[in-house]
Amino acid sequence: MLLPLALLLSACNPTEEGENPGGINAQGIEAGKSYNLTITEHEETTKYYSMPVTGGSTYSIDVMNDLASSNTISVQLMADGFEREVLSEGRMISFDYAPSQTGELLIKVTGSSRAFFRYHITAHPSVDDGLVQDDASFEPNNSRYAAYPIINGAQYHSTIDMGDDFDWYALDVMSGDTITLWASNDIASTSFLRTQMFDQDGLPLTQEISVSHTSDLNTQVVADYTGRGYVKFKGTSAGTPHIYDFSLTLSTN
Ligand SMILES: [Ca+2]
Ligand SMILES: [Ca+2]
Repeated sequence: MLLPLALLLSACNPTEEGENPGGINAQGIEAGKSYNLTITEHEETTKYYSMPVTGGSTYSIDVMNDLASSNTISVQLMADGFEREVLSEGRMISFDYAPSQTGELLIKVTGSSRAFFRYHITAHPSVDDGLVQDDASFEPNNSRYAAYPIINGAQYHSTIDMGDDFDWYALDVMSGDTITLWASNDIASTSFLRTQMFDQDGLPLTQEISVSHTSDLNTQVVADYTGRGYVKFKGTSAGTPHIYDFSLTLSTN
């Protein structure tokens, strides 16, 4: 008796809130990229995002409600076993998703009222271009094409482990965004940390900046394009380890 009931509940779930699964207008997104998204006062308060997934793969899907939002958002993966999650401003949730079949994952985001909401969706595939991505070290991230997708405003901790280690991170930006790069070089690092920001074509957005052990870096640049932004970290001397924390935060004027 248990199995038919479970199947019945599962089959009924998509229409529970009066939706027509065939009529959903979803925006396509891809794993491995960060998306900077909005619901405005003039739009419906619910949006859907559709992401191709491969059966047998695993995904980590991060959703953050930006501090610029006027209220809470709710987020739901439209897949078995996921509940609706409510996020207040500045809060993030990370879903682990392991599809058994190849297909499309539908993500539902609802603003709590007819108002302005800004939020960020980043899906990390466990395998990217055949290279295993490690969510603890963010490696391999030694080139712009292997840049690790990060969440707006979230703080990250990592290391430059070898003389030839470079760490690249990526974040989607919108034209007019002020991008604030904060970075702190740990006292245990052996020399200055060097960092630089780049645009979607790999052209410099900033000079290369040295970060000492005693003063955190806080630098800002205004994006004049909509697309991906990058930040790169490296050490000063070959063969010496560095430990660092950083964040990229977008704000609108
Ligand atoms: Ca590293
Ligand atoms: Ca690296």
